[in-house]
Amino acid sequence: MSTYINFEIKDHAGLIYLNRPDVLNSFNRQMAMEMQQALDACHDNSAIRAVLISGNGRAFCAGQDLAEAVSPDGPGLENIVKNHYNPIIKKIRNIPKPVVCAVNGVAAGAGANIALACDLVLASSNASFIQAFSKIGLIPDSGGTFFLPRLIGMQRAAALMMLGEKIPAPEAAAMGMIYKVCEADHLMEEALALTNRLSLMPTKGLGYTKRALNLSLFNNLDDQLDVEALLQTAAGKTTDYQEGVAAFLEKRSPIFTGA
Ligand code: T3D
Repeated sequence: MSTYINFEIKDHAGLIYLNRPDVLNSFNRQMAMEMQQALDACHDNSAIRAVLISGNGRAFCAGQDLAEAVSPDGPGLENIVKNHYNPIIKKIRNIPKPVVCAVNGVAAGAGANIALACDLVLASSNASFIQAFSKIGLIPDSGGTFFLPRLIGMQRAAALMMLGEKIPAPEAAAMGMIYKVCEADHLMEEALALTNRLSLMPTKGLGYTKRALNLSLFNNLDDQLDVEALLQTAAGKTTDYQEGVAAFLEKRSPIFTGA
């Protein structure tokens, strides 16, 4: 059977590549299940301290495989959203480690919103983002209606989602949708370097930072200050905190182990 997700562990990084390049890495059921398994492995394996998601071929991901979506033998729309995409988005947000996304080409529909659920999104200078749903009569899923207005504001999110226009990566970066644009030839080099860099940082501290950011999306200031106090206390009990402070006082580079 074909493998639609290439997953490998390199040094301390989990590398996930979407692998249906002939259909621009659009998701069918098998690919969605393989993606969930790869994300579970990244969550569970303590040797993995950062994650990278990218696509093989000229696209990042064209969203749902529309041939499967309309097939009478297919999983059905409700099942696709509930059992394919929703778990993928929750798993990305709940991995207590940084998840980097390298958008190597077009990211459309669920493909765009999977990218936006990641912690740091790099995109090739020739990549683009399309909230393609309105063009086929659907509504944005995969967390798009949650993340996009928070990233770029309600007006711009509404325009992108209702009009379904292609947004070039430089424009996406300028409006705060993504972290950074890289020259196409250097995208993977930069994305791997960023992932490796994160994988050598204090992993538990970064995980707590991610949890605090997740909670900041709902909390008021009082509750968020409580979250910070709780998680800072937890971070202060890590071996990496001891190492970070010791290294500072001894004027040397720290060696973090993720503990
Ligand atoms: O049940 C549900 O649907 C619920 C779930 C919804 C989640 C969603 O993601 S809905 C949104 C689904 N995605 C789209 O609507 C995007 C469809 N694709 C496109 O609009 C265009 O392909 C792109 C703008 C992304 C790229 O255009 P272009 O010109 O660079 O490439 P192309 O020629 O359109 O595509 C190349 C091939 O990939 C082509 O196949 P062929 O002709 O070479 O045999 C095309 O059919 C195939 N392909 C691209 N996207 C999909 C796809 N095949 C199946 N599903 C796709 N989404």
